[in-house]
Amino acid sequence: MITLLQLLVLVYILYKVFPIFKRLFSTGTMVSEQVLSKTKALIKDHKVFVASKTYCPYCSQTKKLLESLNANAFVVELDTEPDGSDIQAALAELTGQRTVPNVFINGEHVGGNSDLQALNSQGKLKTLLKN
Ligand SMILES: N[C@@H](CCC(=O)N[C@@H](CS)C(=O)NCC(=O)O)C(=O)O
Repeated sequence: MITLLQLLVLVYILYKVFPIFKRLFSTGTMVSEQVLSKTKALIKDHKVFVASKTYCPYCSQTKKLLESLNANAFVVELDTEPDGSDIQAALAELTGQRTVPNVFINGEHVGGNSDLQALNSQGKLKTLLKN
């Protein structure tokens, strides 16, 4: 006979181990595996990846800074892409960040514009871009 505690432990393990189980219980938007894979590839396949929106002033600041450092960022403007909102939901699921810009360097999540500007002020951004 399985006790309530054992059942809870089992559910917890399933929740931790299987993403599909996690998504079943998640309150967030459901993101298809296809969009998740596409988003992960965008992050992995580009040294600098920025999810942006054309009208977003923070995004403009981020793009300007990266351009000034010749970072050659791969930018996806989510508001002009047909699956832009799906990518935004996937990014939220992967990083917990829903806002744009959403910046990645060397496959690592950097954060938004304020995070990028802070890295630059601390002199750490150039080093990151060199690696
Ligand atoms: N503190 C954030 C501010 C970013 C922000 O507020 N971005 C707005 C667009 S300008 C946003 O993402 N709004 C929600 C949305 O567009 O879905 C940063 O530095 O990146």
